[in-house]
Amino acid sequence: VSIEKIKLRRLNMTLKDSFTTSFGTLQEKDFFILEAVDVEGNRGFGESVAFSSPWYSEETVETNYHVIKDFLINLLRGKQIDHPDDVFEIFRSIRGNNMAKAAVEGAIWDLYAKQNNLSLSEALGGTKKKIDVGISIGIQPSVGALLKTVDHYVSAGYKRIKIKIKPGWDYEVLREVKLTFPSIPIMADANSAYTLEDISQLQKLDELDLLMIEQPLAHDDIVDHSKLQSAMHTPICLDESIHSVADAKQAIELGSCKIINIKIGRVGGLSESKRIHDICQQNGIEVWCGGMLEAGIGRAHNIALTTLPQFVLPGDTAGSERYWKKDIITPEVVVKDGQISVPEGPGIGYAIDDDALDSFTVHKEEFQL
Ligand code: OSB
Ligand code: MG
Repeated sequence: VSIEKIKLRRLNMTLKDSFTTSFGTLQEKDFFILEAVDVEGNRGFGESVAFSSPWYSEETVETNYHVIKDFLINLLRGKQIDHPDDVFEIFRSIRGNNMAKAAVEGAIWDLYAKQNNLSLSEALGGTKKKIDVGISIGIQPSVGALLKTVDHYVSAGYKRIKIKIKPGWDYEVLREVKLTFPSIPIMADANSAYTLEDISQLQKLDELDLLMIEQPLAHDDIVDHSKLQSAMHTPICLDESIHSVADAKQAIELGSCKIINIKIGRVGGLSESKRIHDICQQNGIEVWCGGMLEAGIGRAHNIALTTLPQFVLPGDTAGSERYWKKDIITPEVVVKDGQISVPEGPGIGYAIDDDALDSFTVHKEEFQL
């Protein structure tokens, strides 16, 4: 992969609807688009997924900026990159900062695919032509509001509904949703809002036949989740706790989960995502692709990753219109009957809407390699 320069843009986009988790509410998205450019003018794109404050993980928009500009780009200088997998190795000397790494690596994967006239899905070894998607619904002001929101997305065809929960907004709320929509698969995501002291409240969720419960316990825990999984029937899915193949191996060995949510940013890129996918496949762990309220470029990467075979459960990659009045890609991501058709063009397969990109850009920089 020959790269002439890397362009960095900082964007500011406003979500149509604010998104509330057990930590707080998000409405403004501040993030980076990385563009890897070659001498022929091919353009590869990646998106950073860290938030402005470190509530989901320790990374933030500012730490992403610092690490990309002061370390990652310097590491790329003078290196030969035969394949995007090499980028993970080149970045190995930097601890953590997976979202910063993934943003740069993602741009290089897209550029590599375009240089080789492959779709990103093909470059990754993906096979699906359509992917199944669900939707993640934030904590709502009332049960009535939640039921209305669920109804909207069930009618729109989404294949499963994920409901954010926290102590005081869990069993009763999920039960209402289950009674009102008995045939749609339902899951819950706690974003680490519980501890083992809440075990009886969590065990009560077994009555509801949920598809899974995502990250009930601490963001950095693998051991307590294993105790919880052996004390409840509902499959546990890990999100925040899994940053690497090594974490996935430990969780599998300890029986901490039956399902893993793979987020490209959280694990440091597409190469590591693929390795986690492979080890899950070998061990009978189901996977699905999580989301970070991405704009179109990040969503396009998620779509390509989801075409790998062990992504057997619907992911959180909803259509562009769920998040944005106007997205930065064209066409936008469209969900029909709960599915997204995987684009077949080179790289991410969506064109960049340069006018939209410019209109959301608050800062630009360029680095020669
Ligand atoms: O825990 O999966 C999560 C959004 C922001 C941060 C963390 C999470 C989420 C979601 C929504 O659940 C995913 C999306 O729609 O992109
Ligand atoms: Mg989650």
